[in-house]
Amino acid sequence: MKTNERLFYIAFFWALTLLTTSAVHAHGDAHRNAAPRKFNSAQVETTAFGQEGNPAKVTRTIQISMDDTMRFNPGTLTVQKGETVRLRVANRGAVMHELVIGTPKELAEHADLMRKFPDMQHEAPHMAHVKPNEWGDIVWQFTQAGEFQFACLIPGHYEAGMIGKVVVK
Ligand SMILES: [Cu+2]
Repeated sequence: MKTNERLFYIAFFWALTLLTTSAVHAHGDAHRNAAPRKFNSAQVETTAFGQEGNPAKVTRTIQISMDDTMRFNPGTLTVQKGETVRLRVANRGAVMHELVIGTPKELAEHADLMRKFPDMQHEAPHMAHVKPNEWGDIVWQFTQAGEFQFACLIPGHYEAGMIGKVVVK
């Protein structure tokens, strides 16, 4: 191999390494909010708006973003009754946001509770709390037909209209 040929290869692989590394970094900028939940079918609780889904049965992943305009994008989801979906929720704002699935009544009551106890810690399969520049997953099976909601229950956010709609057909 000639010297300039060798130099070319060195430069080529060096550039390749740089590209790969920056790609990893670009992807790594947003962190996952928590370790993935361990699915245990024996611990699944049924609710009026569905139940925790088995990650092995996910048919599609729906990307949802949240930001400081107090909106979800998309704001409406349509799923089939019985379908298990993964909601991948990204926080593109500068403050904490969350996505909590429920019936309109339950979410309104929960938001009320959050106003009274702002430091209340809550964690369940139907919710994802996501810090700025992070993302989180909810794996959910919509077992009941009807119209449900998802909302951010952080005090002030729900009141500002940070509410989305799920139509289960
Ligand atoms: Cu919010």
